[in-house]
Amino acid sequence: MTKIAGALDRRRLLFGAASFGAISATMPAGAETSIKLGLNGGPETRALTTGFPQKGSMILQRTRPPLLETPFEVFDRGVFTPNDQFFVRWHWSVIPEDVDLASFRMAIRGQVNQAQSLSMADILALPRTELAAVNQCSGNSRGLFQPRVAGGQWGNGAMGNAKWVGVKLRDVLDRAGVKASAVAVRFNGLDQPAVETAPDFMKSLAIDHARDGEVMLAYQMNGEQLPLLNGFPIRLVVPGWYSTYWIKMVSDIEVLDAPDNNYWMTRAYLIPATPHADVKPGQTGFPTEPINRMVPRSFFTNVTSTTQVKAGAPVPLRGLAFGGDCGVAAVDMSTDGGKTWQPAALGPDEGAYSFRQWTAQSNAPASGALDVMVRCTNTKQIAQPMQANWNGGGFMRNLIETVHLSVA
Ligand SMILES: Nc1nc2c(c(=O)[nH]1)N[C@H]1C(S)=C(S)[C@@H](COP(=O)(O)O)O[C@H]1N2
Ligand SMILES: [Mo]
Repeated sequence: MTKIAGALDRRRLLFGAASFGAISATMPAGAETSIKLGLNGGPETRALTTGFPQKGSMILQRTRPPLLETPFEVFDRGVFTPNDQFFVRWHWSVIPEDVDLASFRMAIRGQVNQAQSLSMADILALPRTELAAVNQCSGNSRGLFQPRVAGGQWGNGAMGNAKWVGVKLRDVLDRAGVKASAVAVRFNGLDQPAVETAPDFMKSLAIDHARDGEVMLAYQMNGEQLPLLNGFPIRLVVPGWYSTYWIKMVSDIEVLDAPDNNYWMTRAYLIPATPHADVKPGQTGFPTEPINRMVPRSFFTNVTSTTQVKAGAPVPLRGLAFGGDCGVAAVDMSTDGGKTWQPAALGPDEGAYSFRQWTAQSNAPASGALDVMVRCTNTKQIAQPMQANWNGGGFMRNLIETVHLSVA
């Protein structure tokens, strides 16, 4: 284990008072315990919790398996989301509370010349790669869908940006030698359903995507080991794609000779194969496809619709944008309901898949209110829409955000 020690320490988590089973009752005295959500269909507030291992204050949507949302004010602190407030989402409740790096192995098998069982030391010995990328749940902002849809009622905080360090999936696959018969690559993690009849969570990528040199297996996040709940010791990073594909605690990689027909590829996470995955409520008979690339988004981080501004005073505005599956070309702001747009200034470019900060300035009127809108246009010249898309899964929301500032 000495080889590993410098780069990655053995992780043994102590789940005492903060175990998954005993979270709700342990709210630290004096801590803010709830937060207003602004979701259309409620609930109005949700608890804040500090009861999860390696996690700071998080919005608690569900304890077991955990659904933890990032309080939105965190995004105002910079383009990289701190690990201890990075959102958390798991499908099944059997999640290891400790992964022993000495015995951990990652299998690469199926349509390969030489099946592998890689130790953490083997993985660390491969060439290192680094990339900033936004990890966003397919259902981020689902709680804002109207009419309301079933599923986790997230606000806008089921996303985060990190600098990921790891190895290229291509290098790992090449080590095993992918056969010409390969069609897709399926990933499975150490977590399991509580009942045997439920489908284990697995996702796959087409072989060319898996070998594109960008998809990576990350063992570091923002300069540290991954928090257990974000996939320690190693997770898949699929730049530009929704995080349902970003399998955590990856322990098994299977190269398939046919498209993956497992439940999570063919039954769940399907979107209408229509422009912007948009259909009418109640509509049926449209073709579907697995969710895939992200779309551009932008947010205000220093103001919300509860912010008051001073009459006639300048109003500094800032926030974050990302292009989805490519970089940010422009961020624009409107104060007249989207009739005219003014460019915002862009902060440093951390790479095409990263959050990018934007800043702008407006002026408060003498009385009344100031409604500000922000719009991202990506480098494929796709801009956020003025009208919300709708689908039954609550996927891919990226409506232009409007913040209502009252003048005092
Ligand atoms: N092993 C495993 N990986 C997983 C999941 C899971 O349930 N198990 N959920 C996926 C989904 S839907 C999301 S949104 C992201 C959440 O990543 P995070 O918890 O690190 O924010 O993990 C993905 N990877
Ligand atoms: Mo997700």
